[in-house]
Amino acid sequence: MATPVLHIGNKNYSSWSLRPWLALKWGGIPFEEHLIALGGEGYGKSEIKAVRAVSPSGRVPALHVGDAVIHESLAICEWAAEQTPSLWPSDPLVRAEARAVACEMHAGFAAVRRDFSMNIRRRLERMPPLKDDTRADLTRLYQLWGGLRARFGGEGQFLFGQRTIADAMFAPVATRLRTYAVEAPEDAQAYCAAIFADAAFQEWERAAEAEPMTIETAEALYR
Ligand SMILES: N[C@@H](CCC(=O)N[C@@H](CS)C(=O)NCC(=O)O)C(=O)O
Repeated sequence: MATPVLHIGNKNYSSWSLRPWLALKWGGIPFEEHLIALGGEGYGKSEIKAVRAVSPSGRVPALHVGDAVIHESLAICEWAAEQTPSLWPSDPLVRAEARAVACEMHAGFAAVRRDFSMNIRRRLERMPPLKDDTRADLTRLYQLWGGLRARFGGEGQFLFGQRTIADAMFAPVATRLRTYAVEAPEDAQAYCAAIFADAAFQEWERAAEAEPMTIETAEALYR
């Protein structure tokens, strides 16, 4: 079988692309990547021509495996876990809990996603004023991270001890807390530090920092 190809967006901005990219890397699964610069005509409407050409939803990420096209970040992560089962916890009930929080991230935290769009290389000096729904999202986030690490983290730094898809789903959120100078509790900061220390994350981060293209709507936030 030909090497799978992961079609992704700009590394500085595309949080949905980062998630399955990490899962594939952590799973030791060989893949090629193809980056499509987001922005310009059709952006925000799922109508970028180059994206449409590789993804039926008009959104990245999309993984091409032979003739199959897997779109949706979480579905790609699930495919990765079929190749490398340790991407989920081994205990069935713990695994179910890990899946639940991965789904919660995929479907929820809308206020955090709205107000803190991913911009890996940007740093605000001060946290912007928080809206009530954003504050509620952050409260839930800290409770979720802290609770899982206390119950399942063991000696490790990640949510379930070893790196799992749940961590891949939350990795972009860690960068958002850093970018927007969010005053997070110490244990949440420790979790973010574990993500930032990860070698695969750092590979993506270096590429994000070196990327020349910018997306104006993301840069305009809080300017
Ligand atoms: N639910 C999708 C969301 C994918 C998504 O929104 N991708 C953005 C980039 S991060 C995109 O392709 N945007 C193109 C557009 O808005 O036209 C997933 O989890 O993969």
